[in-house]
Amino acid sequence: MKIALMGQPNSGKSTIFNHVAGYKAVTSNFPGKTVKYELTKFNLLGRIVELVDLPGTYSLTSFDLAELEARKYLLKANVDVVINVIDASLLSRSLELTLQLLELKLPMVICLNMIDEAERKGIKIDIEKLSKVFGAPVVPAVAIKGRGIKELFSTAYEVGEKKKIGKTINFSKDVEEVITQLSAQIKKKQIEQEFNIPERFLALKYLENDSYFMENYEKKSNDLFKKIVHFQNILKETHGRQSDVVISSERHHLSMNIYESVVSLTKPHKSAIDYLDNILMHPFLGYISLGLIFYLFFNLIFGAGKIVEEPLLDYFYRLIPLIEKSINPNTLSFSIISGIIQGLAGGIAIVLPYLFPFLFGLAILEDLGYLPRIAFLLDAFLHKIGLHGKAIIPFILGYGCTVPAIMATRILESERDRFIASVLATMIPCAARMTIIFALVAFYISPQAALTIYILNIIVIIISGKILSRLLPEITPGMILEIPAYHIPSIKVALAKTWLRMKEFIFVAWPLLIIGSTVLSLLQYFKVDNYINQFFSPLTSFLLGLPIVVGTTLIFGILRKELSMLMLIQAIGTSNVAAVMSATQIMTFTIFVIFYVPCVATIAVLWREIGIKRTLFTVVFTFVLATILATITRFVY
Ligand SMILES: Nc1nc2c(ncn2[C@@H]2O[C@H](COP(=O)(O)OP(=O)(O)O)[C@@H](O)[C@H]2O)c(=O)[nH]1
Ligand SMILES: [Mg+2]
Repeated sequence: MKIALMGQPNSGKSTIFNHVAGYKAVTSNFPGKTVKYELTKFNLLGRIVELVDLPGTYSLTSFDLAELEARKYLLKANVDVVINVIDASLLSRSLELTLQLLELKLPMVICLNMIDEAERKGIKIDIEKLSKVFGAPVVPAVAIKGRGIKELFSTAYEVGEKKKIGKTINFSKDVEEVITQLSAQIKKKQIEQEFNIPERFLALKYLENDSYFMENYEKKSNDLFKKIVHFQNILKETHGRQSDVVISSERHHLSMNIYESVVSLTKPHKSAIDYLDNILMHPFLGYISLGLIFYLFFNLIFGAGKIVEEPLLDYFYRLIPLIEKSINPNTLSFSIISGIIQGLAGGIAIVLPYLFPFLFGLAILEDLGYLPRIAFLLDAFLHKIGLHGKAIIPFILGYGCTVPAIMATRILESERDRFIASVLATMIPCAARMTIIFALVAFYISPQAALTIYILNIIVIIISGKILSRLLPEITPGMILEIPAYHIPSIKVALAKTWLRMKEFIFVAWPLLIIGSTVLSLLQYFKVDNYINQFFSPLTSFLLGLPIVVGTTLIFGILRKELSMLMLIQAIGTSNVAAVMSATQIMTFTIFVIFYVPCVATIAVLWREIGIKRTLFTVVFTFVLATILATITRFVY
């Protein structure tokens, strides 16, 4: 099915188009012309639909090149449904085009967009009545907020299926008579020659002296041409104006009448929330607010987390010497016990101070209605990397912990989107990786270098997203986001959501963490680290130029990302990393650790969510990526 968006400039066509346009939206020129239009394919109710965003058009009778091309497209391209997008706050002017589109007798839906703007101006429109007048469905919408877009497309689909055609509205009696008589003179041959348009439409174009349709006749002066001139003259005589002016003022008159019959004017109103929302959703200020809100959000969480984390970890690490007193530290049982304690400590030190406030804050933002707005703001951007705007939610969660992030990909409808979002989410630096970035790069090099890593990370994720979506082409589901109204968050609901997400961490990731730490202790106990270092030396020492001892730390990093750092300190035998490693080595090491193979807990969740094959792919993909990036870092930084 092919759907075309038609409407005046700035009525919101492109905004509607962008809601469903995937990363494969293509901009083309009309054949041989400089005028552009956009085309995309998307999945609507299980069927592939083509959507065309035509250039803004005031009229179907025009000398403007863009408008002519838009009209030609409608006539020629086998469009199944036309969506006439109207700016509801400028209704009377817009209806003239609607009347002309109805003359084409194509299945049509009217989208009464910018209802918010109309309300603000105090314009109330009787939608049912308008729909009755035109015999075509009218769907109210606020395109910038996604409101009504879903309904618009499902209605368009239905109209296209049923080939439902609206009413043509008659002009004044005498004009209508002339139109009817001229229509009767038009032969079938003519119509076929002119792309199968209705006789009445063609008759109107003749009366309007439309140069495109008249071109043939002016030269030939044939029979029909004489008749056209004859009828043009009738109108001219009875109305005292050129026939094209007669037709256009008829239309103007009709649309004014319709406008007056469906509109009632009330007091304009504007609320403070609307005002705030306009800033938060503004195409420029919206991103600035987003940045500020998240800057505050992270600072608050990590500021608070730090206060709690240090005494907590302190407490746990004081436990180990206590045990040392009762159990000989060189025994197997001591290794096991200290491994378990480290695992418990790691979990508590991540969960309590960071994950809990992070998830709770996020639940509050979600309940408030801000999270869907972020998805909305970034929707167009995420479409460009082949994902849906909703994918931003797992990505944001990913900055806390990859495990709940991957679980959150369930909100995406298509399996392909879930897969791509999961792979990308594993690359987002979680709280554990953040510790590495801060403790190594920010501490030993500079905070700017740490920031660079974050920016590089985002760029790599974007490029990887693009690559993955090219590898797995699929027509994105026409899933449209709709912005809910703001509402006061409930602490109870937020706590329940937080618990639900934390449960996933506590019962999936944490046990693995404890097992991981224990295995790590055992490896040390049995002194197998040397073999591991030797085994990894081609990668660590030859390719990346790192000290050979980092081999084991990378293995431990798979168990738990921040272990890479803790083990690094242990492996190089000093807590002053800068004494042993150069800035380049620190950077190379960090980049590698950030990107390579996700941690065991993540792998376990991935396995459950996307299956073993795709999990293996993710592991290999991130490993190769990390190797390439770290090698580049070694030589460039
Ligand atoms: N207030 C309001 N603004 C809208 C709405 N839909 C689109 N806009 C804005 O109107 C402007 C024109 O929209 P655009 O989609 O480019 O119109 P086009 O020229 O028809 O493609 C943009 O700034 C949009 O953000 C809406 O429903 N309400
Ligand atoms: Mg546009």
